[in-house]
Amino acid sequence: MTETNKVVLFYPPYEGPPLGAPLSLLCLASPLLQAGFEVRLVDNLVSPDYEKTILREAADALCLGISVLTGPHIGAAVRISRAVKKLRPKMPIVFGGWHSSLATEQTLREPFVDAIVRGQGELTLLELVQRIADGREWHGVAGLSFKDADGRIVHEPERPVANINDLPAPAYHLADPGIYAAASGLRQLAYTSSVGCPYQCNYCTDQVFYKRRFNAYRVARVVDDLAELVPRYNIEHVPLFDSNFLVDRKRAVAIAKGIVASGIRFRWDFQTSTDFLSLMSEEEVRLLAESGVHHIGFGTESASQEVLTLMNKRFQHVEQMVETARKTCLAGIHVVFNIILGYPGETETHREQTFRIMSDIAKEYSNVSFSPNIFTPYPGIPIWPQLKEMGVREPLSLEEWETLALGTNVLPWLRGEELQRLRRSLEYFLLNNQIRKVTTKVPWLRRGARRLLGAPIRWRIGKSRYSFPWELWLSRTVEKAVARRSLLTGQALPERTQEVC
Ligand code: B12
Ligand code: SF4
Repeated sequence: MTETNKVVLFYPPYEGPPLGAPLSLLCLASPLLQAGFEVRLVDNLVSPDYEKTILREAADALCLGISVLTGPHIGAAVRISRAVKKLRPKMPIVFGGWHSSLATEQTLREPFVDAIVRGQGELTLLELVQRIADGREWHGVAGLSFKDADGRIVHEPERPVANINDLPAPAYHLADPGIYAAASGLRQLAYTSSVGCPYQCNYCTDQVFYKRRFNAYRVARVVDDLAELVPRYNIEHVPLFDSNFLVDRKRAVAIAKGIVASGIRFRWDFQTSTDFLSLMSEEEVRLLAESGVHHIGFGTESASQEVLTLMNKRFQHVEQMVETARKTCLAGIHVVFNIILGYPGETETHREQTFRIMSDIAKEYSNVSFSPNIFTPYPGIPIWPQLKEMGVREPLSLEEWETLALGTNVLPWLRGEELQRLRRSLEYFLLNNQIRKVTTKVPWLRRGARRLLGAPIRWRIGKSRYSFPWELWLSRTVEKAVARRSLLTGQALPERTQEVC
């Protein structure tokens, strides 16, 4: 038996909006606490000097667990692991989360990683920590990959996806939303009401992680949880982390009804697909808004049915996007349509079609914004074999995945002239959507320029003509002038200059 019973869990810095305390760590902490272990959470968002804190806490800990997503998370995870290994070479360092679950063998090859918990972590980590505490060997822990005494990599069989109703509730009490509010300006509490998505989009790893096993809390559980947690922590905003919240529409509607009936007031948002939302009635979508839903994210990805088929998104159609925009607009819910550009098999014609149709939707429904990205292949996505055949090089080490600059083009079929045309048409598409949003809050200089540019830009998108882009030049000059004026006067910019429409 080791004397200490402390487990340190680290959430590295990331790029993206602050969303409250990392739910992954709160979920992992819960069974450990129930079993009598001490847990220290270290999150960059509230401990910017996390390196010092971890080294101090690790000095007498049982093990260090690190949560890793592809991208910037990796850099800090690697740095911390190396530093901790120097301090305590024998203390196990355990990686978990999406990146290490999807690129297990490669991650485990790193000398500073002793074990990887694949998939959902609650039960596997608890079992591992118990074995570490008792000095027992690690063979036989389902869902675990590790290095044995001879340094050989061992992969234990998968642990079946757990029904989240059978897992302990996240240890919300470990993270004070007030401290997190200092980082985001908002008292937030991330919540998951379901896991998994029944679909199999070719670029998404949800199916690899959750095996398409959608499982969800019952309505009463969700409503009771929120009715208890929101007032207890004085929460203003609840981002739902469900993969596809509307899979069970009846449940979603009943949750909204329950929230309204409970009388608690807070804003919440979620991600889902347009096929589900478009099937809801106008009243049901209004009910979502009444219960506090102010924003919904959709992986629409393309408005070309051919590209949607290539993505294995046959379940989604352009009419559903329009219907979704219409119903959410009526209800006053802001929606973001994500768009993937440069997907294998997408041609310029498909792209132009997407820009035209999406622009038409946004022209009709002012609640729609877009978040376009060039296709980025993450580890474990089902389309990798095809990508390799098409010349995409898969990163060969953990650290290479860190520098896979998110949104930067790594696609060999998108180069030179074509890439330039894509960038230009995308800029026009975004500018067109900004122009629609001319309000009196926009500085007069920018407002004037946008009015002047509206008609020619719409013509360009309609005809897919993007040569001699004088509107872009003018718009950039105006943006610079607005920014300069704001610097001179000290006035804050009323809108982000680089906003995604
Ligand atoms: C919230 C979220 C984020 C937030 C996370 C911040 C926060 N405060 O929580 C932010 C905005 C940072 C984010 C960013 C990105 N995300 Co994201 N995100 C999610 C989302 C919606 C929920 C994650 C979550 O917290 N779930 C709830 C918790 C309980 O589950 P969990 O995190 O999976 O944790 C469990 C296990 O993974 C495991 N586990 C996790 N950590 C650890 C650590 C240890 C030690 C152990 C043992 C186990 C373990 O146990 C936990 C409990 O079961 C998921 C989709 C989804 N449905 O899960 C996508 C998802 C994880 N994101 C994804 C992507 C693509 C991204 C981005 C790359 C997007 C982009 N283009 O920028 C960036 C990467 C940013 C970076 N590296 O800096 C992908 C997968 C990425 C990958 N390969 O790593 C997902 C799966 C979406 C998808 N379907 O494609 N994301
Ligand atoms: S609908 Fe969304 S979560 Fe489901 S498989 Fe497709 S991209 Fe992934």
